[in-house]
Amino acid sequence: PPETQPPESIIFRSKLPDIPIPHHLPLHTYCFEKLPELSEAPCIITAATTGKIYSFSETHLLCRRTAAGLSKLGIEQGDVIMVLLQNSPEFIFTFMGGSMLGAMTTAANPFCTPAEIYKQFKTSGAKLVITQSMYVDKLRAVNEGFPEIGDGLIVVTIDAPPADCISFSQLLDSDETAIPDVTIDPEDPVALPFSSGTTGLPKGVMLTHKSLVSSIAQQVDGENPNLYLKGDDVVLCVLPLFHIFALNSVLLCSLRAGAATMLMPKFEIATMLEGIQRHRVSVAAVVPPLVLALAKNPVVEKYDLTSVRIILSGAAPLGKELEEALRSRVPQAILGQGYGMTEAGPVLSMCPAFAKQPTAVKSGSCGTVVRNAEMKVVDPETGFSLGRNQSGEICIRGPQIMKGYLNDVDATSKTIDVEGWLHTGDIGYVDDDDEVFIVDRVKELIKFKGFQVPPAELESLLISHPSIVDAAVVPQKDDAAGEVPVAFVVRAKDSDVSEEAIKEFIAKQVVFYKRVHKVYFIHAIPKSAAGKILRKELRAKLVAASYT
Ligand code: 4UW
Repeated sequence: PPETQPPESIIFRSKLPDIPIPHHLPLHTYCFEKLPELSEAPCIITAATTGKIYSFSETHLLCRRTAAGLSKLGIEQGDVIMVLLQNSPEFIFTFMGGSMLGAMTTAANPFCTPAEIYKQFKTSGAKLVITQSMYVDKLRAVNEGFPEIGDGLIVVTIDAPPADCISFSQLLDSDETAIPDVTIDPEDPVALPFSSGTTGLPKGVMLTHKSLVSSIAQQVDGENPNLYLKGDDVVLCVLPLFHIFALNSVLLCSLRAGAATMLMPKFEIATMLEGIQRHRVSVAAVVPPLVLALAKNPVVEKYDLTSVRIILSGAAPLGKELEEALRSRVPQAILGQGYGMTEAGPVLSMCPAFAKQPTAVKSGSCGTVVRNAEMKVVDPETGFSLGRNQSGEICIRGPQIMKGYLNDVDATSKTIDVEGWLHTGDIGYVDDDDEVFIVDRVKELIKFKGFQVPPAELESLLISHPSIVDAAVVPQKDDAAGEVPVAFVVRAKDSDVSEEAIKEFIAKQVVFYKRVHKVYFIHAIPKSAAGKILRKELRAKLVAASYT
């Protein structure tokens, strides 16, 4: 007879022993805990801009002044600060200063359109925006609904402030002893990155002090840290800090471990290589498209990359061939992957070859589950947990996962079950050596070069077009980007709206990586009895000859 009771869960753990994690500490206290020993050590290196190097004590001081300055501007415990910045020291001062006030930071890609920025601003309930003067006009777009700058909306710019804006230097001139005394609960959110998770529109992910302290500790703490960062390491921060990968595994882990972070405001290959060579970068956090550039671009040969000892790739699958190609270019470096998801705090698994006492992994593996956490793989149909080498949905439980989505209990309960398991929407397995492999994604999410593209967002835009009656957006494989969004569209009766017109209609409204790359006209969108789009069927159509 069919089983009616779920069998005991099969749970996978790290091979590394659990460690004590001081997650009673506020994030900033934890990250700067070793400040007395580090004080003059380099903390932030601004490679492509001013070339200035900030020591740990200077960084800490400027974070405190920023906290005091933000407080003077009215930011209180529980408030949300929005950051629209490329990687810059002010990003760090704001994030850590916000933490000191018990406030939260929500960061967005400054390339986003006014409408996209407004949605995040509104959903997060942000009180103040910190940005660069060139993006201020995006906040002035009156028809989007922003309050008037200077009258309802405080805008701070890190460069010369346009009319009605405040200069960041004003914050830095504040008295660092004037930070209000706040009591921070470990369960208070400190970061509010946006993610669409397994379904629907982008939502505010509440990462608490406890989540982030736990996640950082799982990576860099203990006698045998899983990601061994040393005081003399220089860590490349070319990935954007508004995404959780760089924020957590680059910036916060480096602060905690006493390593220096080399900030690059944007990806430009020669500038990046120059920075690596000049500052002797030893640890590089990358995404697969960056691995492609490092492996294939001839300009790489002109630079000395011998200082690099670790290359950590994540945010999207890394192909074996690409891995091999990069290996031949930087033979001395250990190349491995981490697997993260914003909601998971974000790190689920990390390559153990980065540990102080390293163990090798197989090509294609995402490492082993982090310590002080539990992983299971469940059959998406039955929900029963699966054993080794069997693919199913990866679930994670531990002190590092998000508290939930901001103001969205429903979406939270669909993602974190009553037993505390976070369901990732990723399909993968754990092999005989405890290594995690990701093989597919069951959630809606599309990843363009590691950037999130939520289909629901594009579908609602498409349906708003007068000539479109129904639409579905799915990923299509792409050599350069990993995946690109493509649309299936049902035209209104008698409409002959063209593919080009539809692509342009979307392109005007979204950031570059959400652009629709192809439009396929179809008579009806396949749906389940409950009205859910049968995405699998559409993905299968793409593979079929007629669509390639
Ligand atoms: N292989 C295949 C991977 C992989 C992957 C992620 O935008 P989000 O929400 O979050 C991220 C976070 C990545 C990350 C953070 C910290 C870290 O140390 C690290 O290791 C290097 C990576 O990307 O997207 C989450 C989704 O991205 C996919 C997967 O589908 C996941 O649910 N993804 N890493 N190595 N796919």
